[in-house]
Amino acid sequence: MILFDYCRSSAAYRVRIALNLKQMPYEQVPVSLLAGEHVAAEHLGRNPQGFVPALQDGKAMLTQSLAICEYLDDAYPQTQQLMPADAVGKAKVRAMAQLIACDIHPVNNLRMLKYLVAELGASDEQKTTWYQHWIYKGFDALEQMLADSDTTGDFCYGDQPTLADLCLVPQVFNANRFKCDMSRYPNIVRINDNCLKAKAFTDAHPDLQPGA
Ligand SMILES: N[C@@H](CCC(=O)N[C@@H](CS)C(=O)NCC(=O)O)C(=O)O
Repeated sequence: MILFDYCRSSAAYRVRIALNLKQMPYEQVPVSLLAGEHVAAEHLGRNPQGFVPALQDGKAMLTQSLAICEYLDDAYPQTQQLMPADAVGKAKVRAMAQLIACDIHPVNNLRMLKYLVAELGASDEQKTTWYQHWIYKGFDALEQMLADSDTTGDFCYGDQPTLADLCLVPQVFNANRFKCDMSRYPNIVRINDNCLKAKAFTDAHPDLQPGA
């Protein structure tokens, strides 16, 4: 497998954790977002959206981190599963994963931040306020969900990591990078700390990736 990756990409970070949890060996090909390699023809051939990650598995070139993670579960059922087996469990895990991946992450993406600064003239301070605002909005709701649910355990759903935790850890990394006040989120912090006890999560850390 080849993961087209960028060290700081939180969407790629999710897939790195998934591959590590599943103990699947993979080659990493860095695609630098800073150097604009994600919008060069070579990468657009892999992903017309101009996003990382993309995962090549044999002849298949796969995009969208959540779709890739679910593909890995489906294609390799003998590996550690990232989704619960039951329908309610699956829906709850997807809801938490999508809260982060669809509702927080896209508005704080690099292209969005560049637009704010270059087109709308936002200052660094305004950019940080924007970034923190959308994390607080999402994390306020996620914290409430985790506090209210009887399925919350050591991880977002039960006592083994799922797709929701794969999304949570990179988003907490971003929140810390932008100096969000995480003391508001005891469940999120506790679960993040639990995840970071496992090598599958720590090995996926941005600072340890090629090109970091
Ligand atoms: N929904 C996509 C999002 C992918 C994504 O946003 N990737 C970011 C890095 S985390 C990217 O390539 N950004 C390039 C840009 O914003 O120009 C997924 O989950 O794979």
